[in-house]
Amino acid sequence: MKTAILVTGALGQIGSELVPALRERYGAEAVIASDIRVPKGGAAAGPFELLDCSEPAQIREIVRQYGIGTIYHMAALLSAIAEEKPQAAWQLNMGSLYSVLEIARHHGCAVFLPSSIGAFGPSTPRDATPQDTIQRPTTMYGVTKVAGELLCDYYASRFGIDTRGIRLPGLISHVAPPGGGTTDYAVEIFRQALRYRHYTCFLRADTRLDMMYMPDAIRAMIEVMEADPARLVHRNAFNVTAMSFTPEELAAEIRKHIPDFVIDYEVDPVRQAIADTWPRSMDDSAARSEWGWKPDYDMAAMTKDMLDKLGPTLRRAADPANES
Ligand code: AKB
Repeated sequence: MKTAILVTGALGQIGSELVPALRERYGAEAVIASDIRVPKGGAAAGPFELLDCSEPAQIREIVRQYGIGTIYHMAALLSAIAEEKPQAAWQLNMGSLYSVLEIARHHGCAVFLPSSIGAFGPSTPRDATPQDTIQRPTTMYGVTKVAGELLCDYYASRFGIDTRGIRLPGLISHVAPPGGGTTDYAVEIFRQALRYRHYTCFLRADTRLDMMYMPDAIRAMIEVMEADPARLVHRNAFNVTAMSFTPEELAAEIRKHIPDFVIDYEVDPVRQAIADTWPRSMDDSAARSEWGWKPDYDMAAMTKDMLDKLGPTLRRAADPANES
């Protein structure tokens, strides 16, 4: 990987863990975190730049100033929020990607773009969803994800830009909360289980979706960018998955650690309608054979680790001695 790395949307759910992992691997000074908001409290462990991705001049200036060789473009609106604000979602998700790709073309940068299970739609096979299949999503989020995959393919074949990406399932993390996604329940459930022994889920009990624990997702993002280009057939939209479960199954797993945990349901029709068009489980054999993808965490291992890590974090946050 070339010289410095720029991460956009660095304060989001993924960026909050991607930046430290990249800094650990390539050195703190080599990774420039950027976001439209300022980080809360604490000294930054490396360079940080305020960046509004709707302003191409700002992206260009950072790329020029730091000699950026790779851009992890994480700034985007997630599925539920994109359905509330479809115009803003198109503008951010597509407008900023176009700017990033054009700047990459002029400055010779590699680009990573996260795609999603949201890139599929109701006519896609929902079980063992193939790598190459029908993609007719019915959400604005999905439209921007498919268009993003295609645009990255185009810049690779037309201009020789080293674009790469993966289709992420729902991500579970104990570090930063998600914001505005359909799979967010799988994070909220842990916080509520530890705090109140109770969670009201916005998806139906039997809604099966692909999921992944954040350490696996971060590793996948780094590994796909480091993969031998000669082995890559797909480049921009690798299916990757680690586990597939329903809210009811996750609640049963949590109950092995918190026996009095109770889940009930108040279904949000918007998010349920989105989830009902997404894969129940993806076939990630292309990622496995082209760059050696293999997850470390299944549902049981993820649940144990989430509860072990989140418990002390929530206790620290509730301690008045830690109020700033
Ligand atoms: C969302 O729910 O919008 C995201 C995703 C699966 O892309 N977590």
